[in-house]
Amino acid sequence: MNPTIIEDIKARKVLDSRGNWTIEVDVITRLGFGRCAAPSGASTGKYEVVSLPENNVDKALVEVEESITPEMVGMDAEEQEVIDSILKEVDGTGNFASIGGNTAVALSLANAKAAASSYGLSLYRYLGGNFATEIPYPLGNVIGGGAHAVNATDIQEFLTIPVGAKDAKEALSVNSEIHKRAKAALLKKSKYNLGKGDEGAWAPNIKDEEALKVLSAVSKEVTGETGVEVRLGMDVAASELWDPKAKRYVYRQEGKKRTTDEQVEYISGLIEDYDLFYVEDPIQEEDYEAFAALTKGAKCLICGDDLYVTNVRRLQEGIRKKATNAILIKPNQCGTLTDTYRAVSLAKRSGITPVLSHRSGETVDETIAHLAVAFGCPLIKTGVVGGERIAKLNELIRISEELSTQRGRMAALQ
Ligand code: 2PG
Ligand code: MG
Repeated sequence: MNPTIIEDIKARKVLDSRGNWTIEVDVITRLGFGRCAAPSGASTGKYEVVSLPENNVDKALVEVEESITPEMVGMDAEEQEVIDSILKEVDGTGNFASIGGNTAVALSLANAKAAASSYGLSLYRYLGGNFATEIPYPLGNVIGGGAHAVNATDIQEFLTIPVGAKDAKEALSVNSEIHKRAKAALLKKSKYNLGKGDEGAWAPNIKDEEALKVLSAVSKEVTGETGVEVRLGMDVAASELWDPKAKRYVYRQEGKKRTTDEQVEYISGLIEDYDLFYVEDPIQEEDYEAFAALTKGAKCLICGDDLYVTNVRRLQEGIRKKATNAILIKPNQCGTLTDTYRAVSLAKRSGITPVLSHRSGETVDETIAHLAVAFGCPLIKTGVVGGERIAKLNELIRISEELSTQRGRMAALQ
């Protein structure tokens, strides 16, 4: 009896962290069960697959019931590539415009989870085998604005990376301590007017450099007390700042507009001044050349998110043009686990650092924590606070516990 044969599929709509409906899928195999809910972005890349058919979850549910379930039932969940190609065939548009990329990703990941569960394995172990040994460092979104908040910083995310942490618990505790202390420091700047953005980052009405100064001071304070080295990063989400008609990056808080050359110079200056470890989407999504100009001299990770949209062809172009040295990996940008894996593996073969990421609209689904460990991604971006963010962070703690028990058993055998 094959334990991984798919017996049934159930899809439903559930709420995400912004209060929008999203799709959740259960895949039931002979001996297993997998569940996955799709996330959604606010600063989405132009070249991502279509998220849902006209943002209509009800239509997606009908698609699952009428067109997808009959194709998948009776198939082997272990044949992930076959399952993912069925999803593409049923869709038939090339970019999931018909069934929706979120429908596809929920099915694809729930399928993998069901296969893992059929063998009594955690997803990271099922996908990563013995290569899954490391917990990624968390990129914590502490201060932010852009498309994730109203009237806050222009740059979307100011991040901390506890590069000196000895394990997952220490890393998470440093990021959350910085998040707590940033509140008091920001309240002084933004005159008792401080909310949070979609990912739980503080959203003050201040200029970007002020945010960097606060984050730098607070991080140093926490490093002084814990001894854990912390570096800073940011997601500029520059496509949101770019005005294509004026050909300028528009910074509302500063009242400044920057040409592409000025943008490269400005970001290079910030990297230097704040010793940044990580910069995501410093340039708008069409401009591989300006990305390359920045990456050339940069002593930090320059990561493509909207630039690549987890798409192998766009990554190939980036590699050819030496556009970046890192790529953000978001499964719902491409719609299947197979394509997500292909992007990760091309990146690794090419010396490009893969960074697994959440979306700004999330549920308590914890799958990306497993993918980051399974794929050996050294970094994961999944916020600091909020139930939908800590769902992933706490899962990393559980995985690290399993990994250390296994290490202990291996040591005892030697
Ligand atoms: C990003 C993400 C996640 P969104 O730009 O990297 O932080 O935001 O999901 O809104 O695209
Ligand atoms: Mg981004």
